[in-house]
Amino acid sequence: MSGKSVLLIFIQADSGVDGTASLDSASPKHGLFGSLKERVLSNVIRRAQFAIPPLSLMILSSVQVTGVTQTICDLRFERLPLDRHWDMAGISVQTGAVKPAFELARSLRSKGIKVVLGGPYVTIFPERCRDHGDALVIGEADDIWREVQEDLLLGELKAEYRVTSFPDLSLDRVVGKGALDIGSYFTTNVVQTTRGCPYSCDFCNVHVMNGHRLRHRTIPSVLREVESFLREDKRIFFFLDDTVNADEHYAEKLFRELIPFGISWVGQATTALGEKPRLLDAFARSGCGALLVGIESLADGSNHAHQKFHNPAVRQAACIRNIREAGICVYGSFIYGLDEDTLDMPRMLEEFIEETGIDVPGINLLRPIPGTGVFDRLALEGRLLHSSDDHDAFRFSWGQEMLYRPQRIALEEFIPSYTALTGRIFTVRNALKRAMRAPRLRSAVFMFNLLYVHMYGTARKDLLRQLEDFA
Ligand code: B12
Ligand code: SF4
Repeated sequence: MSGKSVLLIFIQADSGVDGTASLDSASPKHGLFGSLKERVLSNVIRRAQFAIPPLSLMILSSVQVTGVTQTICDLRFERLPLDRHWDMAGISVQTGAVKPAFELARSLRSKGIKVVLGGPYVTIFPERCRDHGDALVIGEADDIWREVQEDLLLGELKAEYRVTSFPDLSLDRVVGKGALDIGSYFTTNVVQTTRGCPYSCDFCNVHVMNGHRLRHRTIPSVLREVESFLREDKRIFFFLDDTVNADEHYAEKLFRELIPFGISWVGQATTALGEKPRLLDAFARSGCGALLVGIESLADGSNHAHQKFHNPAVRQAACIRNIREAGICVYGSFIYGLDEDTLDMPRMLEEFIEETGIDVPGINLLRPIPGTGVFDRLALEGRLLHSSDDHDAFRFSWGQEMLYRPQRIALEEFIPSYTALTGRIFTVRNALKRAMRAPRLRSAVFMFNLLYVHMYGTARKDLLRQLEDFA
């Protein structure tokens, strides 16, 4: 058996956090200077804010089979290394970037390279992927990836590898960075301690892909990983768990044990943390600098309409204040346009952001992602603006286009109301104000807010163009 080389590829999406480019950037009226400026800014945004490696591909490349070498190519930051020979390419397919993934698969296959497709889209829509790869991996590939590599060595790749039960995270699996270009990133310290989500928000598909039961890694295994990651990269850690405080007992124990490591870290949590002083203390003392919290709507009725029942609105403000008082910055993620939202929501949002001192607000539009509950419901209700069969139309973007009709606000009123809101929230003056009052990481808070001035500005232009099209 001769050795095989495998290239693991992460795709760059056209927009979203991969660099907000105008959805209209192909248009000639954009001009050469405009396009150049956009490209430069897009690059800055990608590198400054979201330059972390794909953990999925780090995990796969750490499953080592004798005779197979694996390399990661992250197309957000690197070019495809086609000057080398590859026996097989594994592409991670995300729902909003299916088109570039399939185009790449076609091109690689035409060069004689076997293509394996995996990732969220393949797991949820395997039938739509079947013709685009030599093999599909359906589900979390932590364990089955060994079998795929062994079959490659034998020249017996199967058309489908289906994971029938979720991998047991309590088994020790070492994640290494050997297949990564460490210098491409803002940090490479990405760690996941749990998988799965007990909640069922209908705009999300984490619970569809990873199940409702929270699966934990063991604390010693996480500590060993942090220790080994620190040897290669001393920079900040990202805990990628969707809710890093989902199991409060586990989280408190883990982060207390992390205190002696002296790291700084960021993650995603629910605001319920603000009501748990001991847990908050463990977070702050273990080096937590900032948390992203999903607030969505300030109207409970809206959150309930989207199956989000945790975090009642009335407790949010006090929780956020407590988190910030513990010295942790808060990125508050909102969605304007949920089912019970009215035109009063912008005023409520602005007051809330002021009252709580949220350091970085994210004012999102609801993006119905194929494979989520809300997508199916809006399709049934006839509220999607594109055919539900056309998944490419539901691409990733950054508040740049409406993909559905809000329930209680006409589109013609909603778009001006949203653009006026982001125009007021994201100004250079507000960026400075938020940086000055941030409990820590002031320059990062300033930079985030400043880049948002640009990103939401681009988004407003796209949205207003869409509004003209409706008219
Ligand atoms: C960290 C993160 C990011 C980071 C890093 C990107 C990344 N995907 O690694 C950043 C900030 C850049 C980011 C960006 C975006 N993200 Co994001 N992100 C996450 C988050 C929180 C963790 C991802 C992760 O590392 N998971 C852990 C790994 C182990 O799981 P995994 O990626 O699913 O991989 C497993 C399997 O899918 C499979 N697999 C994956 N790839 C491959 C490839 C092959 C060949 C094989 C065989 C198997 C395989 O095996 C892996 C191991 O079990 C997830 C939520 C989540 N829980 O996954 C959202 C999530 C992936 N993001 C999401 C979204 C919407 C976005 C953005 C569009 C946001 C925006 N508006 O711009 C962009 C898209 C960027 C892009 N190019 O795809 C959605 C995707 C929905 C979907 N169905 O595709 C998710 C699921 C969040 C959600 N609530 O819905 N994100
Ligand atoms: S949005 Fe967060 S809390 Fe809601 S289902 Fe998704 S991962 Fe769970």
